[in-house]
Amino acid sequence: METTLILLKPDAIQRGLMGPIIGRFEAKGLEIAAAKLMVVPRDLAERHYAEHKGKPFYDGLIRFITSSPVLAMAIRGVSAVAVCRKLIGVTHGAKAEPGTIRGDYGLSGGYNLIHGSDSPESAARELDLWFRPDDIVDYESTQRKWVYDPSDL
Ligand code: DAT
Ligand code: MG
Repeated sequence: METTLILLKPDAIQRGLMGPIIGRFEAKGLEIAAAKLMVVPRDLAERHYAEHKGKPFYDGLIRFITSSPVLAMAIRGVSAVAVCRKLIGVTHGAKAEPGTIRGDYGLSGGYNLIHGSDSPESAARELDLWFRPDDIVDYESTQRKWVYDPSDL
């Protein structure tokens, strides 16, 4: 099992898309292990997006992510990092495939609804930024044995 960081960005919250987006992760069989609605402090936004510092879109990105609440979630499953990135789609909403979250709900490159960690190493770093270890809940999911073949686990 892997755990990844998912952020529903300010546009997703303001557009009333939390339910439909969370529903996609649940329907896939992934598990919500933590969730926190919060206004993002600037220093957290800067640490989260440190790799993009200096890029032309960086200032706008920090302004956007701190402008209105986000829903931070820890999402768990086998290969959760890669599976979530696939469900999310490519960065620009207009280029993302239909069937993906960005492809179905977005048209923008910046206002693209959702963040997902891009590797297990990023996931570990980002989960540590957004959650205390105690916030991430380890529980017995009753559906797990019907989502996965025993050989998947
Ligand atoms: P992703 O979120 O798909 O991992 P990224 O890590 O390259 O994409 O960029 C982080 C965020 O920065 C992205 O979700 C939206 C914003 N961004 C990236 N490229 C952009 C661009 N060319 N114009 C405006 N915003 C951009
Ligand atoms: Mg990224």
